[in-house]
Amino acid sequence: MKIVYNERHAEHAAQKEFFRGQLVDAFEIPARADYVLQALQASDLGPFVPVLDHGRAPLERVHAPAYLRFVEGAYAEWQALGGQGEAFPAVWPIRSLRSDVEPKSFAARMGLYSMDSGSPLTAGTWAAAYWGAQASLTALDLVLAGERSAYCLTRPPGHHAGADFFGGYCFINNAAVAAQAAREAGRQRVAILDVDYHHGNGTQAIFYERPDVLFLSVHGDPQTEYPFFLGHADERGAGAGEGFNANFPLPAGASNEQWFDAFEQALVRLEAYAPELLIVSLGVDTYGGDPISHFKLDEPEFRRMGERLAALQRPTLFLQEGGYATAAIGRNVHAVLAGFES
Ligand code: SP5
Ligand code: ZN
Repeated sequence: MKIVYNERHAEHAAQKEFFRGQLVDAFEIPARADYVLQALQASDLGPFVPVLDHGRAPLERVHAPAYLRFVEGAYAEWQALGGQGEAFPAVWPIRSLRSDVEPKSFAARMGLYSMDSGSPLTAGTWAAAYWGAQASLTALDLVLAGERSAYCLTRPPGHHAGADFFGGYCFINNAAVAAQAAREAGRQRVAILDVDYHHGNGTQAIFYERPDVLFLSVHGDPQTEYPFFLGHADERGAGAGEGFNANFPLPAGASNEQWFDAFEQALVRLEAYAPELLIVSLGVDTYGGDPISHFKLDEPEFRRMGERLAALQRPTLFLQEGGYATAAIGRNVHAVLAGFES
């Protein structure tokens, strides 16, 4: 399986994140991708293919240009105001407040364009996220050119980022950018299967009213798990997109049997849709040892996941999302990809 690695991921390097009112050590750190890189380099998977720059246009097909401009310039604005270390939002335009006017205040725009205070913005966030999207598009090109599959190793992740907001460690929605690019390359039906522990609220929202991109997600129940405000089973799509969104929330602590039952239900929907391209939002924070998540998958289950995805016999693009048990991420990602190749 060809692999596209975002060599600039480490430019996004937060030291701290907010949790329960405290600054704690960041979970979404460069070492995550370094471990995956080591594991894949030591394996039979590959070869590695260099990233090609596809420019800003494919990003603007998914994200609001004003949002992208904000993320690009945010750290410089923060520094110019005397900000030190990472930049965090502190105020948000929720119910009864207006979000249709972009304020001049930097603090206000941080809130306008974000969903949480747990996603630090650093000097290199834009570069890492921009090149991550380019790596995703490069991996997509391989599959569009006839490869059975490709894997994009990147961070920061993408699936929580919406058309005009960041959050959940995500800034540019790589899965959405790739899905949209595939549509524009002529693929009629694209499916995104999100297996990260957390519901992919950004991806769901971007395609919620569209029948041409099916979104399926197996994740921790938002009643208790991040992102809390989306990911329920009754979210089925709207308008022309009605019936083209399906969520399979599971309780925190769910067994592997429960996880695979939900996964199989998602695959039934996937097969019925007969997608011309499958994009897998591959978070491995479903691992039993993950420090912020509560499922129990381990190496054999990750391998089984990969084997099962291969059996669908669809052109498949794997994009890296979450996974925070840093030293185990490489092994777990390798298990999925090796299972797919077996
Ligand atoms: C892409 C992805 O997996 N994003 C996840 C975002 C989760 N944000 C909430 C993090 C909560 C951190 N909990 C710390 C627990 C310390 N014991
Ligand atoms: Zn996650």
